Amino acid sequence: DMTNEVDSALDGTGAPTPAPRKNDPETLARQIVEKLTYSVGKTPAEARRYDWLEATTLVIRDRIIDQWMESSQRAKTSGEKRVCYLSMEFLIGRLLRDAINNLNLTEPIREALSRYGVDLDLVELLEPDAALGNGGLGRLAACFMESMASTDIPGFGYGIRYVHGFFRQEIADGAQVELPETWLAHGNPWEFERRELAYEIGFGGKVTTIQEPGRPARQVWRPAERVLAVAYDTPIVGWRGRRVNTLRLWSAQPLDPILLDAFNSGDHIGALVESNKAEAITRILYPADSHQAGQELRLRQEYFFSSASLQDIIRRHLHANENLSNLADKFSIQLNDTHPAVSVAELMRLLIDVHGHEWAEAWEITRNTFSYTNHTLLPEALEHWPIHLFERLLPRQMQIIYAINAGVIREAAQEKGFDDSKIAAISLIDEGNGRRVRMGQLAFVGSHAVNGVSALHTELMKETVFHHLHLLYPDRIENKTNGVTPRRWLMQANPGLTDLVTDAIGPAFLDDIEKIADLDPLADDAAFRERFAAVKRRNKEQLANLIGERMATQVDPGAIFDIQVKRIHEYKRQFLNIIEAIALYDQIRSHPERDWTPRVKIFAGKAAPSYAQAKQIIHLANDVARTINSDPAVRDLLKVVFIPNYNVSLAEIIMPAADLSEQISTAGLEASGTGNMKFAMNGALTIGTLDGANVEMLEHVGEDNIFIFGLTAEEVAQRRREAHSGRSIIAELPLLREALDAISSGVFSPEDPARYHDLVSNLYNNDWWMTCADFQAYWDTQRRLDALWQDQDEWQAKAVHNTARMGWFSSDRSIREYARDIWKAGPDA
Ligand code: B1N
Repeated sequence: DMTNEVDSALDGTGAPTPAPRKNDPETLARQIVEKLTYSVGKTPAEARRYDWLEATTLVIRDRIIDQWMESSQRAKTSGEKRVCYLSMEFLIGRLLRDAINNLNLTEPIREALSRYGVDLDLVELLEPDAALGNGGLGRLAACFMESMASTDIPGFGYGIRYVHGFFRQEIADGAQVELPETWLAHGNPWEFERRELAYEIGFGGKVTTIQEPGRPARQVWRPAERVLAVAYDTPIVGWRGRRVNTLRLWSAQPLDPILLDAFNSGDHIGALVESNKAEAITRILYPADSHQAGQELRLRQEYFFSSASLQDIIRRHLHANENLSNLADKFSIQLNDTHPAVSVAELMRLLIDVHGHEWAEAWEITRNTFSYTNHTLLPEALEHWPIHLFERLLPRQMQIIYAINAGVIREAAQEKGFDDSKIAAISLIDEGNGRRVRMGQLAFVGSHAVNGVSALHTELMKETVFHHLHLLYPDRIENKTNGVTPRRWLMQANPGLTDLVTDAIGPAFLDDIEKIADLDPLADDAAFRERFAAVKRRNKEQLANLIGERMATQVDPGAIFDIQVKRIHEYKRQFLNIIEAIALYDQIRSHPERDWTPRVKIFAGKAAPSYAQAKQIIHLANDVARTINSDPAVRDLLKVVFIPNYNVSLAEIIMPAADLSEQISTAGLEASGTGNMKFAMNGALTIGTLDGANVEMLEHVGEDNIFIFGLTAEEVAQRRREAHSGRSIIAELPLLREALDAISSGVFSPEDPARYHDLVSNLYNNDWWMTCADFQAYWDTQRRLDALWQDQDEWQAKAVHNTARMGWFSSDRSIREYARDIWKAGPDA
C-alpha cells in the first residue's frame, strides 16, 4: 500500500515535485545506508545501534515531510476550518514506531534493517520518550493529536518545548528519588526549528490610556520585559499516512543573547541574567499533577505559550482573510484545562488593542472561537492566581478580566435575577481568600462550549464547581468522554493480539476500530479463547522478563497479573490496593492449606515531588514488596512489585500484559481515567469503582465482564457531609485492622517502625478517601476474581468480550464528537 506517494506539485509554483517514494525493503535499505553515510557519518560496519536509529528516523522523516507539506498546503488553500489544541502538556512518548506503523512500513523497514543484522525492535528502544506531560491530561492531548491526523481533521497542537520533561524516577531504599530528564541530549530529529516564526511576549510594565482628538480612548500596554517565542514543529502522522498535522512547541529565547555593555564593563554574570531569565520560562515541566503549582514561573509559562499561539493563529488567519471578524469561522481553539485560560483575555487584548476591534465584537469573536475542557473537580487543582501577582505580570489582561467580569455579572443580575451570593459564586474574582482570579470561570465565560471528560464527571461539573455558571448558561456544558488511540495502544503495543484479531475477523477493524465488535461471538469459541490466552501469556512473559532484569525479582507468568499503574495520589487509592495485599499475605500465612490463586501485584507511578503522602505510599509499596517477596511462607502465591520510572514506553509493555486492571479511585474523584481503557482494550478485566469512564465501560462491556464495587459518588458525598471516619469500620473488620496494625507497628519498616504512623492514623481519624469504607467490598470482589481465575474458560471469555466491546473508547470517536458538536470542523462539517 503506497499511501505516501505525492501526486501533484506541492505548492503550485511549478517547482519540481519529489519523485514518488518506493517502499520496498531494497530501496529502504539503500536509503538507510545513504543516511548513515552522509548524515550520520558512519559506515554500516562502524555503525552502532544508535546510529541505525538516527539513519532510520531520517529515512522515515523524509517520507513524512512529503505528506506533511501536502497536508499543510491543503489546509491552507482549501480555507477549511482549522482546529488548534492549546495544551501545557503533550505526553507523546516515542515517535518512530508510531510513524512507521502509521505509514504501513513496519515489515519493509524490519526487513531492510535485518539485511545488516540490525533488529528494528532493539533500535526503537533507544529513542528517548518525549515526556512533556504529567499523566492522563498530557497523554490525552497526544492521543487527540494522533486521532485528528487519523480522522482527517486539520489539527494544530500548541504547547511548550520544555528542555527537561517529566522527571526520571529512581527508587533508593524504597523511596522515590527525582532525577532530571534530558530528552534533547542527543538532539531531536523529529523537530524543525522555525526561526522565522518568532513572536515577542511581554511581561510587567504599565498600561497607559491614549486619548487622541476625535477618537475613542485606547489602552496601550508597555511591558517592562520581553522575550521571544520561537516555534519548533513536529509532524504528527495519521493512520495510513493520510494526513500529517503539526505539533508546534514554543521555546523561550532572549531578545539579546548577552548584554555586551555589562560584559565589557566586567559584569560577566549580569550580562547573562536576562538571557537566563528568558530561557527559564521553557526550561522545565511542572511535575504537579492535579495540584496547582501557584508560582510566578508557572503563570509566565501559561501566558508565554498562550500569547505565542494566539499571535501565530492571527498571523495564519490574516494570511488568507482581510481581518479578524470571521476568525471563529476559520479557527476553533480548544483550551486543554485552564492552563491556557489566560488566552481569553489575551485574544481580547490582541483584538482590541492591536487590531482595533470594538469590545462587543471582540467578545463575540472570542467566545465563538474558544471552547474549554475541564479535567478535574479537585479543589486543590483548580487554578486561581493572586490578583497582585496577575496584575504585576499582566496588567492589561487584568483590566480586561475585570471588564469581562462586569459584563457577566450585569447579565446574571439583569437577565437571571442572581442575588449577591450567586453573583459571588460566578464571579471571575474570588473575594474569599485574598482576592484571586479564577481561571475556570474565565475559561467558562470565554467559551461557547465547555466539556467534561466522562458522563459522570460532566454531571458533577454541573452540580459542583460550575453549578451557578450552569444556571446562567444552561446550554454550555456538554460531555465528551475521553478515548485512547488504538494505533498506539493496541496495534503497536500488542502486535500479537492485533495479528490474532486480524486473523479471526479480517483487517477492517484497523481502519474502523468499532468493527472489533465482530470478535464478540468468538468468546464462545474454545479454540479462539486458547489462542487469545496464549497471546496474553507471551505478553506476560515479556513483562516478567523486564521485571526480572530490572529488579531481580522473579514472577510467575502463570499467576494473575494484577496491575495498578498511574500517578500516585490519595484519591486513586494505591493505599487500598496495598492494604489488600497485606491482608492477603496475612491470610495465606494463616491458612497455607487453602487453594490460593497465585497473584502478582504490580505497581508503577510517580508522586509529585512535594506530595509527602504520595511519596509515603510509594515507600510503603516498596517496603511491603521487600517483606512479602522474601518470605518463603507465601512461596509463589503472592508477589508485590513496584516498577520504577513509569512512562509511556513502559505503559506500552504493561498494558498488554495485564489480567486485571485496578481502577479503584474514590467515586466522584477521577474525572475519566484513560489507563482503564488501554487495559480493557488489551483484554484485561477491570476491578473498579463507579467513577469516571468506568461507568461507561460498564455499559459497554456489560456487568458480567467488569468487577464493580464500593460506594457511589453520591454515597461518598453523603458520608463526607456526615463527618465519616474509619475508626468504627476498622473495629469491625479484623482483616483490615490486622493489616493496619502491621503497617503502623513497623512490620514492613523495622528500621523505622514509626514511618507509617501518620498514614494509618489518617484512616482512623478521617478516612477522607473512603479507604476503610470500601475495604470489605474490595476484598470480597478480589476473592470473586480469585475464584474466577480457576475457571480459565470463563475468565478468558470475559477478556475477549472486553477487547471486542471497547472500540467505542477510541479517541477517534472522541475527536469526531468534538469536531461535530464543538468545532464544526473536519470532513463531515
Ligand atoms: O485528566 C485525564 C483524566 O482521564 C483523569 O481522570 C484526570 O485526573 C486528568 C493540573 C492535571 N485532571 N487534571 C489534571 C494535570 C496537570 C496539572 O498541572 C491538573 N490531570 C487530569 C484526561 O482527561
